Amino acid sequence: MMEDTMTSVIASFDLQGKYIDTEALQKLSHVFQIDDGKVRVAALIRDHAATIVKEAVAKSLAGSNSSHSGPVQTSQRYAACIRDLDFYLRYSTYAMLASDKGILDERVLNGLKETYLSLGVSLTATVEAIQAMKEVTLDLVESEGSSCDIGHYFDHLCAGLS
Ligand code: CYC
Repeated sequence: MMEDTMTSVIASFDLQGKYIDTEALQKLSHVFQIDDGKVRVAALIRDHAATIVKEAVAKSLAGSNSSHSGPVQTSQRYAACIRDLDFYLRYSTYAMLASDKGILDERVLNGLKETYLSLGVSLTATVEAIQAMKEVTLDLVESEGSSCDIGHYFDHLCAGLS
C-alpha cells in the first residue's frame, strides 16, 4: 500500500512533467521515512534543473571541437536534447527518491534505444551527456555539503542506452 502511494505521487507529477514539489516531498519523506538528505537533494536538483542541464550540454556536446561533426547541429535538435536531458534528470530524481531503478526501465528506457537509433540520435553522445550531467549534479550536491546516490541512476540510464 505504501509503495502504491509512492508510485501514485510520482505518476501524478510525471503526468504534469514536473519535479516533486516541496509539500509532496515533505509528505513522502514523512510517510516513507526517506532520509532528509535525499529530500534536500531532490529539492536542490529541482531548483537547479535548468542550470544542471545547460552545464551538462556545455561540458559534453557543445564542447565537441569544430572539426568533429557535432551531434547537435540545429536549434531544433538542441532543444530536443535539452528536453531529453531534463527527462533524464527528472526521472533519475524520482528513482532516487523511490530507491527504484524500475521507474527508469518502465518510464524512460522502454523503447528508447530503438527510437534513438531510428532517428539517428547518437547513443554515445547521449551517454556522454548523461555522464556529464552526473558530474555536474554531484558537484552541485557536494558544494551544498550533501551527498546522494543519484549517480547510480544516471549509470543505469547509460547502461540501458549502451
Ligand atoms: C528525439 N527523444 C526524441 C524522441 C523521443 C525522445 C521519444 C522522438 C520524438 C520527439 O522528438 O519528441 C526521448 N521522450 C524521450 C524520453 C522521454 C520521452 C527520454 C521520457 C519518457 O517522452 N540528440 C543529441 C544528443 C541528445 C539528443 C546526444 C541529447 C542528450 O545529439 C537528443 N532526442 C534528441 C534529438 C531528438 C530526440 C536531437 C530529435 C531527433 C529528430 O527528430 O531528428
